[in-house]
Amino acid sequence: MAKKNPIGKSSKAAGGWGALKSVGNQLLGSGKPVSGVRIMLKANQPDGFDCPGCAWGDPEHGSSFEFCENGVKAVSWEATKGRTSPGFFAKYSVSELRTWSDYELENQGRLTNPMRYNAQTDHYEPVSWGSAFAEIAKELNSLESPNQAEFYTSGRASNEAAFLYQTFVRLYGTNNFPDCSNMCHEASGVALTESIGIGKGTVLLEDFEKADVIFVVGQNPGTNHPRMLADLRKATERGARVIVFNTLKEKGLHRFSDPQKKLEMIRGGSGSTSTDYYRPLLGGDMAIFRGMAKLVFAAEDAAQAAGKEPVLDHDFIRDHCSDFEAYKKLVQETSWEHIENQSGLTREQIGEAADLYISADKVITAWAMGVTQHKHSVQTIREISSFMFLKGNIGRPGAGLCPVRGHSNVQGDRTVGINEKAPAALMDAMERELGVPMPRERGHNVIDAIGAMMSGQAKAFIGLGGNFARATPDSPLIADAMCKLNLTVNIATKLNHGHLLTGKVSYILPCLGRTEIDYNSKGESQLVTVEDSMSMVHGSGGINKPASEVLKSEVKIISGIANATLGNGVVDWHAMAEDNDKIRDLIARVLPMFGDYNAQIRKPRGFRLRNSAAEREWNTPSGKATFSTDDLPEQTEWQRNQKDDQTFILQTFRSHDQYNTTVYGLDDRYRGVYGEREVVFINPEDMKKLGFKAGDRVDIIGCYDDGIERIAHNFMLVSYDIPYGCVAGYYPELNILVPHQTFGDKSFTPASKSVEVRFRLSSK
Ligand SMILES: Nc1nc2c(c(=O)[nH]1)N[C@H]1C(S)=C(S)[C@@H](COP(=O)(O)OP(=O)(O)OC[C@H]3O[C@@H](n4cnc5c(=O)[nH]c(N)nc54)[C@H](O)[C@@H]3O)O[C@H]1N2
Ligand SMILES: Nc1nc2c(c(=O)[nH]1)N[C@H]1C(S)=C(S)[C@@H](COP(=O)(O)OP(=O)(O)OC[C@H]3O[C@@H](n4cnc5c(=O)[nH]c(N)nc54)[C@H](O)[C@@H]3O)O[C@H]1N2
Ligand SMILES: [Mo]
Repeated sequence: MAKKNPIGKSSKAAGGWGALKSVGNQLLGSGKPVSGVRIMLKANQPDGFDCPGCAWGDPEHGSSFEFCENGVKAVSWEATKGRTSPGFFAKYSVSELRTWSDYELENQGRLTNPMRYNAQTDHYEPVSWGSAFAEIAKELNSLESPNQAEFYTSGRASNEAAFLYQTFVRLYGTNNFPDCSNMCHEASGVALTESIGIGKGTVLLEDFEKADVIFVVGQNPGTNHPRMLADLRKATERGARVIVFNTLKEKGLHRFSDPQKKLEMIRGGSGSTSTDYYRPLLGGDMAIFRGMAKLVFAAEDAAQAAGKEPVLDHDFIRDHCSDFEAYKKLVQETSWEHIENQSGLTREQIGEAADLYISADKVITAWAMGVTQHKHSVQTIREISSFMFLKGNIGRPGAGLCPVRGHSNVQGDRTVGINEKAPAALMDAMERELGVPMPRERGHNVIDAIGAMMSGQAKAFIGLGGNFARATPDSPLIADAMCKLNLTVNIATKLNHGHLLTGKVSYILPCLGRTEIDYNSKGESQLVTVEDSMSMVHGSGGINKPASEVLKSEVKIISGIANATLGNGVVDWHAMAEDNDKIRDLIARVLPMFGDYNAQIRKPRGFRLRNSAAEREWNTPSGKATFSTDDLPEQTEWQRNQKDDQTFILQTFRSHDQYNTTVYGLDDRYRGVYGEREVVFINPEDMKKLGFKAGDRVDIIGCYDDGIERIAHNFMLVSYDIPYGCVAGYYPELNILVPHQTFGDKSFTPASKSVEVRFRLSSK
């Protein structure tokens, strides 16, 4: 890619012509521009495939093509003409490939053959599926304990693949399921389970059409959930208030020009995606919600004194909630000084937002990584839930909680059992169904798996998708640890750095992607299913010819490894590999919520899994929606670092041209950065204080006293409208600065939105 002047103008609105141009480039780049358009028309359609872009819900009738620039990127990236074939691996050694960037590796195209690493030649070499399965099985069966193996899952795996995987892993004997979700919405799962008895959001897409107020907290939908922009815009157009809390002014949260509206495109028009925008400090959201709760209580007192209608939903609180009085006391005891210092917002600003909440009948709160990737994320989400209980904003139309999921099936993977904390009901049902005992002890999450790899306790790693070492904190340390394993296996569509961290025995097993037709041996095409952020489950069937004739579906690969490792006794892996309906029948037998699974997914929009909290049934210990009794943290990382002008809090986030560790290109159009990813966004005043200027190259140094040196070399300073003391840059490059010992309370999610750093001028 040619290097351009890295800092340029950003467009006025998100979407629009910029998005169309980007789509055109992307389809041309895939080498399949015409068929590319045909494929896009099948994304998120009843008879097509689920878009691998994000987990935002699909509209009621699923008939109009939902335009999404980043969905096009995700689809065309998979449907590329490029191939990473055995010839490629013969040409480049693994050591050589390790010097390539993430972008260059994946940009070679689709993996075509199972490959085994040969340490003598330092090359990956083609092998047969049979010999790969046999050797992987031999390695797994030679471990002293099944708990020496780590089974990672990334959130693209279908329900069928994920369910078979957990069945295999548990029959093998462990609950070691480090999962991308551990680094993502884990805090939402933990907090919501404590608050409302289910670790999922409660709203449907149609609730966005009814809400009076929508809070969007710590989320950048313009890049990460572009289809949400259309829903936000529709909301503002009908007069709803969309209130944003985001540390940065994100373009997509201002204006959105809908490429599906022809006249608007011609006239260069756009619509608002928010009505009110506040920029808290990093980690300041719990303080905002506590401040708003204080004002709700004050308004209640005032209403009572004046003999007016109450503000609180007393019926809801009485009939449905526990711990209300304790929460109220805690809120009233929290000082405004504490709230203002921590949030970075004034009492007046918090008051404006609270007034909107108080006067609204129906409220939704949506959030993503800006909320979940801090030390006190679980407490923050419990605070959000408590705030919503005050006016009964849950379990009725137009109101509810909406953690906006990332990977397109990360929620489904959890539902069907990818969980290191083996759910008792699932284990009981699996035992009943399969007639053999299931492991019950807690297995490894991502942080535990990292620890086990570093200490040498773990011996084997199998990755069902994803890019473990690049997505995790302290990536160089983890890379070293992975290279010491006995066995590393990666089931993947495209080559990434994780695959080059070879253990003694190493395999890359190439699989079909969502866009491709999956035939069984009788030539019948197979459907998979996924669950979106709104608990809707629907079918997904590919339409493209597979990237290579050798590829197997994830289901077939898992069945192959399982059969070789465990034999075909307890589960008939051959039958499962042939017919996804059989897997779904088994899922429905152990998880009755799936009902008549096979029939339901053949309906156009699929079906909704029952959501207890959405029906005001609370599966919590108290049997009620449970108010939080957590204190506001005394200080956030930002507050702790106010002692000098030298330390900053860094958030690591996504550019517009990436999908997690997959880098599509080097531009971040909405933030005005072009052709460059090694940048750090900093407030101009802060830059001046440091004696630096925009464009200077700096080294970013992690400030943790644990003896580990963490330096990101030669990053360019970009002057940006960002709160004092807060800086921002892109993941995965900056994962070298994120310490693996700093994670969320109870969630164990790396605190990748509050990393302490300093700067020095780069010597390069
Ligand atoms: N195109 C594309 N789509 C994606 C992805 C992708 O990489 N590319 N990734 C997918 C995945 S797995 C996920 S989890 C989601 C991620 O979706 P997002 O959560 O939108 O992802 P981030 O890029 O991390 O953006 C975090 C946002 O929160 C803000 N923020 C950071 N810290 C704070 C804070 O303390 N308080 C507040 N109020 N705001 C804060 C940041 O300024 C930024 O706007 O997107 C999914 N969709
Ligand atoms: N510093 C920092 N770190 C973070 C985050 C952050 O905001 N900041 N975000 C975290 C979050 S939210 C997440 S979800 C994780 C993401 O972590 P992961 O899910 O592990 O990473 P991805 O980049 O999504 O994985 C990309 C790889 O998946 C493979 N792949 C793509 N499609 C398929 C498929 O259909 N099947 C299979 N088997 N493989 C496929 C390709 O080989 C591709 O290279 O990263 C986390 N890490
Ligand atoms: Mo995620």
